[in-house]
Amino acid sequence: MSLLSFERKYRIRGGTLLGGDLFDFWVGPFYVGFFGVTTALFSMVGIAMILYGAAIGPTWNLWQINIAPPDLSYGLQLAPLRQGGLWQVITFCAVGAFSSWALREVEICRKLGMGYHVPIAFSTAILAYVTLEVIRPVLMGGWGHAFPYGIFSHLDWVSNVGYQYLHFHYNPAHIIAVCFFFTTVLSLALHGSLVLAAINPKKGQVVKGAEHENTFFRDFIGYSVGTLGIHRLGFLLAVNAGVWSAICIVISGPLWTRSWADWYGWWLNMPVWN
Ligand code: 07D
Ligand code: 07D
Ligand code: U10
Repeated sequence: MSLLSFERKYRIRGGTLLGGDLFDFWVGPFYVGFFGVTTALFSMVGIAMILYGAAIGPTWNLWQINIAPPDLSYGLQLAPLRQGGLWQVITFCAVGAFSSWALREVEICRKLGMGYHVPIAFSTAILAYVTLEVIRPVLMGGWGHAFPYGIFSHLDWVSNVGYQYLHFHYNPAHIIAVCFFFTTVLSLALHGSLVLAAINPKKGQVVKGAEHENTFFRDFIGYSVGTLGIHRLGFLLAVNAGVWSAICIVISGPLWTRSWADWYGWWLNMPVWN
C-alpha cells in the first residue's frame, strides 16, 4: 500500500513505551514498535498451535475444528499437549497477543499526542476474554471451565453454560449487558444516520452541520446530546457492554451456582413483607 500524502507528516520517532528506537519504524502501512513484534510473535505461535491442534484432530472442516481446554480432573495444572495443553499454550499466546495489540495502540496514541480512548475501549474486550478464559476458570478451580477454540464448539459452550444456570436471561448482569449492547447499536444507528442525513443532502442542497443535527433532535425528542456528547455516550455504552458481560459470567459459578431465576428470591424474602 502506498504512503498516503498526509502520513509522512505523522510518521515521526518517539512515544514508544519499550524498545526505544529499536522497532520504531513502519512496514508498509503498519507501525511496528516493540509491541508489534510481540503481537506478531504471539500470533504466529498461537496460530501455529491452532494449526497443529487441527492437524492432530479428526477434521479440517473449518466449522468443526475444536481445541478444548483440559479435563476438569487436571484442575489448574498444566496438561499434556494433546489433553488440553495446546489450549493452554494458545490461551497464553492469545493473552500475550491481545495485550500487545492494546499496548501498540497506546504507543500510536502517544506518537500522535492523542487520548488513550481506543486502547481503553479495546481493553474491555480483553477483560471479557480474560474473565472467560482465565479469571473464572481459576476462581472455579479448573481450566475445564473455559470455552474451547472452535467456531461451533464455542457456541455449544455458551449454550451449555447458559442452561447450567437454567435461565441465563434472568442473570441480572446479563440483562444489563444486553441492554448496553442494544443501546450501543441504537446509538450508532442514530449517529450514523444523522451524520449521513446532514452531510449527504440531495443534489443542489447545501451540506448541513452541527446546528441542523442539534435542531433535529431538539425538535424530535426535546434534547440534543451534542456532537462531542454522542461520541462520549457511544464510548461509555460500548465499554459498559463489555464490562457488564465480564461481570455476568464471573458471577455465574464463583458467586451464584443455582438457577438465575431463583436469584430473585431476595425480593420475596425481604423482611418488609412480614
Ligand atoms: C466483525 C471483527 C472481525 C472479527 C472476526 C472474528 C477468529 C476465530 C478461529 C477457527 C465481531 C475472527 C474469528 C479469528 C477463528 C478458529 C479456531 C467482530 C468483528 C470476524 N468469539 N460468538 C462468532 C470469537 C465468544 C458467540 C463469530 C472470538 C464467547 C455467539 C466468530 C472470541 C461468547 C456467536 C467469533 C469469541 C461467544 C459468536 C463472529 C474470543 C460470548 C455467533 C464474531 C477470542 C462473547 C457468531 C458461529 C464477530 C457466529 C460468533 C469469534 C468468544 C459467543 C467466529 C475470536 C465465548 C453466540 N464468534 N463468543 O463478528 O457466527 O465479532 O458463530 O473471545 O453467533 Mg464468538
Ligand atoms: C469475549 C470477545 C473478545 C475478543 C477479543 C479479540 C482476534 C483477532 C483477527 C479479524 C465480549 C479477539 C481477536 C481473535 C482476530 C482478525 C484479523 C467479547 C469477547 C479480545 N445473550 N450468554 C453474553 C445475549 C443467552 C450466555 C454476552 C443476547 C441465552 C453465556 C452478551 C441474548 C444463553 C455467556 C450476551 C443472549 C446465554 C453469555 C456476550 C439473546 C444461552 C457468556 C458479549 C437476545 C442458552 C457471555 C463475557 C460479550 C459473556 C454472554 C448477549 C442469550 C448464555 C451480553 C443479546 C439465554 C454463558 N450474552 N445467553 O461478552 O458475558 O462479548 O461473556 O437471547 O459467557 Mg448471552
Ligand atoms: C473509525 C472511525 C473513523 C475512521 C475510521 C475508523 C472507527 C472518525 C477516520 C476505523 C473503521 C474502519 C476502517 C471500518 C471497518 C472496521 C471494522 C468493521 C472493525 C473490524 C476490522 C477488521 C475485521 C480488520 C482487521 C484487520 C487487522 C487487525 C489487520 C491485520 C494485520 C496484520 C495481520 C498485521 C498486524 C501488524 C502488526 C502485528 C504490527 C507489526 C507488523 C509487522 C511485524 C509486519 C507484518 C508482519 C506479518 C504480516 C507477520 C506477522 C503475522 C501476524 C501478526 C499474524 C498474521 C495472521 C494471518 C492469518 C495472516 O471512527 O472516523 O475514519 O477509519
